[in-house]
This record gives sequence, C-alpha cells and structure tokens, in this order.
Amino acid sequence: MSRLVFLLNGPNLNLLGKRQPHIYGHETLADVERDCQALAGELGIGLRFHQSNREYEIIDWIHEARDTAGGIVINPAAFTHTSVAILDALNTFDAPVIEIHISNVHKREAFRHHSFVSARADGVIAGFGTQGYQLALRRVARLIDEKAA
Ligand code: CA2
Repeated sequence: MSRLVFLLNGPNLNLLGKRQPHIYGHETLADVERDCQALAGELGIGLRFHQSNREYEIIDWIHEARDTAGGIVINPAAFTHTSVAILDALNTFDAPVIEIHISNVHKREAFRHHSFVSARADGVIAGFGTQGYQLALRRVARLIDEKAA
C-alpha cells in the first residue's frame, strides 16, 4: 500500500484567506499546504497537494492517484454538489477517500446539503475550519496503516 496521499482542492479555494473570512477563515491555501506538509512528515506519508478551478484537472489527478496513491483527501468545493464525473472517478479508486469541507455545509443553503462525493467517501469532515484538513490527513494515514496491517 502506497503511503502517498493526494490532497485535492476544487474551484475558488485558491482565494482562501483572501475573501469571505467569516465563512472560510483567514488562512490561505498556501498556509494549509504548509501545515499539511509538516503533518505528513510527522505521519510518515508523502503528500501531493493540488488545487484547480477545472473539473477535468481534478479528474485527471484522481486517475493519476489510481496508480500511485494510497489515499485521497478531497475538498471538491462547489463540484461537491454538482459533479457525477468526480464521483465516477473516485469510484475507480480502490483506497481510502476522505471528503472535507471547511464550513459546515449543513448549516448553509439547502443546495449545499447534498454531496455526490459522499456516496464514495469513507469519511466526511465539515465545519472544523481549515483544521479539518489536518484531521482528514490523520484519518487517511490511519486507514492506510490499518489496510497494511
Ligand atoms: O466549506 C467548504 O469547504 C466548501 O467545499 C467550499 C466551497 C463551497 O461551494 C462548498 O459548498 C463548501 C466554496 C469554496 C470557495 O472558496 C472560497 C474561499 C475564500 C473566498 C471565496 C471562496
């Protein structure tokens, strides 16, 4: 089992920390990546951290993960609520998948309450702010360890 994890971020998350801090907080995506890389080092896992505003690019990274990664952490952002294509791609990936949302989507508009990705995710984290990324990383590392044992 590969100890490489892909951490994938969907559209507009490049603006993290620059707009709407009352919803998404003050940390930038670069801050999140720095903290996740540090934690990955502690957990003894490799981390590929990506963000894209393009659905196909996220799908291509999931395909790449099929051959190389032992787990995926994904914040699909707005694609969460729209993308059967990302769900289909994740359904071809045979290792742990954790879905993460910075905000508590269930406390927000009704259209954010449904996630296509949750039908595949082994766990979902929402509403823990950017700290959720660290929690997701710890969980995926644990699942990789349990699969290897
Ligand atoms: O809470 C989350 O992490 C979301 O996945 C974020 C998405 C939203 O569509 C989902 O319903 C919940 C939006 C990401 C947009 O990120 C921004 C960050 C800062 C400023 C503007 C947008």
